[in-house]
Amino acid sequence: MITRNKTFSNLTSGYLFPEISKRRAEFAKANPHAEIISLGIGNTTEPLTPHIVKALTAQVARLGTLEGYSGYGDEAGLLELREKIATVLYKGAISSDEVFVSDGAKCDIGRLQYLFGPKVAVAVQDPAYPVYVDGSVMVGAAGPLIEGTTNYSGITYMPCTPDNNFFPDPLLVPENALVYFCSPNNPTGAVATKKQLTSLVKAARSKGSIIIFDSAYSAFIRDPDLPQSIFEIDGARECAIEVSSFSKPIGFTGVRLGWTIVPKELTFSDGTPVIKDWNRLFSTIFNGPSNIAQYGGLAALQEQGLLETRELTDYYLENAREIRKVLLGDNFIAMGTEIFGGDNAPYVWARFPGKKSWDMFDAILKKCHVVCTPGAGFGPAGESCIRFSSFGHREQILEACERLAGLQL
Ligand code: PGU
Repeated sequence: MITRNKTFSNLTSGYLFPEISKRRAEFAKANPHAEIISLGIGNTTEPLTPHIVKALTAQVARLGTLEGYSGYGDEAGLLELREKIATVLYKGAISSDEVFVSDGAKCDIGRLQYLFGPKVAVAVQDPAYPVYVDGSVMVGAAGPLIEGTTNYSGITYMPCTPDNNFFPDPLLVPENALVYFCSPNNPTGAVATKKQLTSLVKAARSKGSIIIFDSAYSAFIRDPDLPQSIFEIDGARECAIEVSSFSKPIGFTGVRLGWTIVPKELTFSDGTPVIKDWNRLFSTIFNGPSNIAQYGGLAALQEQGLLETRELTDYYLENAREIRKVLLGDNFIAMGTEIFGGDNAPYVWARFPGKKSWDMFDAILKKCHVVCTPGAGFGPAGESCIRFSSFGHREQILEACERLAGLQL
């Protein structure tokens, strides 16, 4: 028989979101009349917008014609879309041949982990999107757990808490490591400033490390002074890769479309350009993104598409404002709750001093029939915190807020 890949036995438990779904299902089974509302997983709920639907359906129709049919495409995506990403989203800071269009940021993070392999050191913001850590453990770059802790060996955890304005001490950036950095941040909703990112880039360059910058939520930034991409920072081309996504800006969580930027200047220690191996990997184990989805992405970057993106992200930001408002209520103040995020990000991060986040999760589910995400699921520094997602229909969000307003522990 084939032996189990032992990296998988290094994982402590199931992936966070299925674990939450399991708890929700158990609660629903025991309480069949409860009308549960999810402020848990960051999954978009609002319909695709008209300009994008038009582009998607037109492409489907083209595929039904002899002249318009296409099969496998360029693995790195349609040239037109790569050019549009380079010019519209990066204003020429990167070139189209550095853009690799994919089936989503999560999938690209997995492929990057495969690219760098099991020997690379890893650093993450703590708390962080669980894929950075779990994927590193799967590929063998991290794990097993350090005894008596919830930390994996091989990973440098860089705490990001209210005490440091959710920005890690650049001195913690290890040498020759992959440094995962997400801004706007999942789960805290914090957005790094230009000054902060400049210090991160400086640290990465001096340590020979590479930043994997996840900008999946950049479309939610409303403050014009906040950077939307790591490539707005001088020196980033020599030390950073950016992964991003159409999932949250235009509701493509199910359609699937994302991209990764690998600048030509970025090299391995032997001088090989990272883009060379990435290109090799991409064309070997990926057959390109859906040719239907790509026309939706193209439409999203046209003038009308950009307007619709703005409206859609505004809708979720308004939801976030409602959630913030309720968490500032008297009952939460009495619990000593502190609130962060939700202004340039779709997540609101609440700290409940002295409480365990899974206990808070259970209490909110039991008393309000609202699902949220326990902060501890994002890393040790997420303990005592809860992430509230603003992805939801407005009436459901308002109903959830009304229930939370009555929460007494
Ligand atoms: N990057 C970050 C930081 C994310 O939070 C998510 C989704 C993704 C990437 C995924 O992008 P795709 O382009 O759609 O692949 N995070 C959600 C969904 C959970 C999940 O497992 O992806 C969340 O609730 O955290």
